[in-house]
Amino acid sequence: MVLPDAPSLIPFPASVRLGDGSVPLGSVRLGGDPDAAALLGADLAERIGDEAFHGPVGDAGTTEILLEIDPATGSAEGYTLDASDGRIRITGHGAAGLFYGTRTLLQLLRHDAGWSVPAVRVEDAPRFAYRGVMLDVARHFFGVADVQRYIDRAAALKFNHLHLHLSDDQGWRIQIDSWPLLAERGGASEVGGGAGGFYPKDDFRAIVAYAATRHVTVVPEIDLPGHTHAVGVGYPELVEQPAIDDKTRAESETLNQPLPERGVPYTGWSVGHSSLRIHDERTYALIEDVLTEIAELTPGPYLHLGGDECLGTSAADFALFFERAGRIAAATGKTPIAWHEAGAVADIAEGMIGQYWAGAVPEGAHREHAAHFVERGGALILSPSDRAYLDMKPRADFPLGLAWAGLVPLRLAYAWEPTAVLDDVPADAILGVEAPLWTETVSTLAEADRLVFPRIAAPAEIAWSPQDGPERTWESFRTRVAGLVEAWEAAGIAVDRATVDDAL
Ligand code: TNX
Repeated sequence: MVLPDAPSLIPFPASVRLGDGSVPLGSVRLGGDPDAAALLGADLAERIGDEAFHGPVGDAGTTEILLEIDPATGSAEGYTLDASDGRIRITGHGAAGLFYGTRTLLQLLRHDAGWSVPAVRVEDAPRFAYRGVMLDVARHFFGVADVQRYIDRAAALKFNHLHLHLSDDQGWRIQIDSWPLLAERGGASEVGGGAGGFYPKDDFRAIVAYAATRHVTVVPEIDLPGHTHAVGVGYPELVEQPAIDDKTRAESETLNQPLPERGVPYTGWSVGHSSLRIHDERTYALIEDVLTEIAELTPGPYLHLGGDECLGTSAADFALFFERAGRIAAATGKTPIAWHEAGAVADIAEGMIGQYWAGAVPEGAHREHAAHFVERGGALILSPSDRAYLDMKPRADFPLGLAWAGLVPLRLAYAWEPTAVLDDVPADAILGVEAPLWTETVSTLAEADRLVFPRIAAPAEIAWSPQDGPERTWESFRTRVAGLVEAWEAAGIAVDRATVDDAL
């Protein structure tokens, strides 16, 4: 059922009942929880602006917005929003739920004669606990302000995890006191040869703190033991001399990119040519120091160890490495996450979480490797590359992005079900969904926006909205996406309108 007047809410809430008329927002009085009120007040002022906003957010306002926390409301991260009789009341199960209620309110805003929201009663809570986006700050570096804007975009769609891909062949992006050259030398370049950069610890803390105010948990990733060419720019003795295989040579020639050379910054984007030295004890000293320092900076429960595309590491060495790295990570008190290839290792740490990135229809050993995390007491995050990868081009002539997993128009981004990807994996082993943005072809936030919007709306809804929800259909979704374009653009987001139009 597509309600002709269903509000353009994404992700669509579990229950929406429209009333008669609307609640005007000419002037607003915010009450209740002070943190939520301060944040919403700032968001409303930015969105509504002075010109249409006839009166300050403050005591004198005529429309009351009451923000309250009541654990008796709904379930974890849930909220209710009630707009009727000239007032708005949002009640969160906790602070996160209250925040999500305010995100829904912001999507409900409309401007006709003045600003208002429709009279409505929303009852809502997420389907999956883990709703993530990933930003690759290694291929191209993104400064703190850009990461914060990316957090805003994600949180507005009710994502609650930001996975930061902090290291790769092209750059090491976080200060490590015990191994200073990782960032100082390994961070001084990026794809294409730009200046790169890294987060001093205080910058990383600033990202984590900002994320927390938007109820987003930062998941730091150090990609191991492959994707480590940048480690060798700081400490050449710790990486294998890259064996230039035929694939890397052919890729580099086709892309007209340099071949990797030990100790020299790598500025191309071929993958799988680097490896840490698996049989050198200093490798494990480094990993222990790195993971310990990052764990200390990270309040969230996860540490991501990478583990993808280790084509420069033998299967036996990969197993040896990952068993040990998993134990080192677990000893920091965090739960390790790894890309699903690490599920090839029989003795991966118990409880490790796998992140699945092969196709929505698994081929070869991918299903089995992913399922192994669950056999070892872990869970899975799903990021099927031919659906959820935000760096795949939406159409062939799109100037940004890659296409190795296929083109991903909006319709395909919406057409998958997390519990149906992996046969025999129980639904309750699916922790959630993550939409990664790899940045080989993206060097500014505006470019990221154009790849990401509007398609990021699809994983947002898949992760949050009930599977059998009334508006959980392609027909409804594409209409609601079109309905949000204006608000996204008003917020300064560069939306690729052709991706929206192609879907209508
Ligand atoms: C594969 S999927 C990668 C990344 C690339 C990406 C580009 C995965 C875990 N690794 O190294 O950046 O493709 O789409």
